[in-house]
Amino acid sequence: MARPNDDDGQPPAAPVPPKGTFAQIPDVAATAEAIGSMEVRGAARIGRHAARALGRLAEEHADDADLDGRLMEAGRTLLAARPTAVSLRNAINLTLFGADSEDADRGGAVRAGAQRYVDISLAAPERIAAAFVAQVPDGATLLTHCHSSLAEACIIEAHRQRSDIRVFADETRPWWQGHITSGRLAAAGVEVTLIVDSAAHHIMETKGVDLLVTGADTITADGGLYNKIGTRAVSLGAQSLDIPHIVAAETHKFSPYSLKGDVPQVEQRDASEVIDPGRLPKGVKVENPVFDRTAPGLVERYVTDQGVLAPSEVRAFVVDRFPIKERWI
Ligand code: RI2
Repeated sequence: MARPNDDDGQPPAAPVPPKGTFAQIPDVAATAEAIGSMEVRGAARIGRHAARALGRLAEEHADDADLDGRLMEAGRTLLAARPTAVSLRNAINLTLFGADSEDADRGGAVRAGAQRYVDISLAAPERIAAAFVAQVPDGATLLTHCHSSLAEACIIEAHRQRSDIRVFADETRPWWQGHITSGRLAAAGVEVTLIVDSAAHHIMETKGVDLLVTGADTITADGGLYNKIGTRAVSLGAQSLDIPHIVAAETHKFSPYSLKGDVPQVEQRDASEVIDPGRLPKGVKVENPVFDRTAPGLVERYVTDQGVLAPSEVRAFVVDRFPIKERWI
């Protein structure tokens, strides 16, 4: 697999991709709709789809005098699709403003930014999984929450390199992404057991779970983790049993906006995702927050495509890697 990062972790200058690269990509409106409806889900994937949609716009309107206005409006449309995963905001900003030269050829710079974002994101799982495996002994029992493409890559690589790895995957209501996780792990030959969410603590205690492994939607400068609802409870349970919580995250999950005090907005989704409105007992209200915050003290380490970090090391890392430019959305 191509490695678009230099050894020091900095991405190289991106060549402008050939015309037509983004021609088959859904446009900005369709991409925003697919992200909002969760047809496209998973923080890393959301970011890549947004970057490609902006690449298509830059390709189609390269000669438009108001290309910049169109791009900014498209960026805001995509950003509004889902509020919590910072990979979406980073994808938009790194695509629109991440290329080395912005002015000479605005469309070309945006296409290069989109391609670079996607390349780095697609190369991340291999790098993260390699770093993760070094921390997993033979015979380890893992528990994971929701479906994270990066946690999945880590587990599959651990299975490939270590003997007798077994996994518990909780269902993660209301979207049941644990079904995706367990199905994919089983297809990869991993011994995997699906459990209901409320069984997680009991399973960790009684089945000798060694590691909790999750993905990330946003990592803030203080080392805190925003991830799928329920992560906090599982992490608290793990801490009470001295089970380390390891987070698999591409670097795009770090929030430079949190350096200025921006707190990620926890998305609230429709009550119909929790219960059929026709079956809701009279007088009962429903809340459906879909992410929560896990405090830095609960996370053992962040395993990223640019190294392994303790929560206390996140701030310096973000300052170093994400120089926010003036026009960032
Ligand atoms: P990767 C998901 O959110 C889950 O919270 C998951 O842990 C996170 O994105 C990261 O996924 P949702 O889009 O980027 O399912 O590791 O709401 O694939």
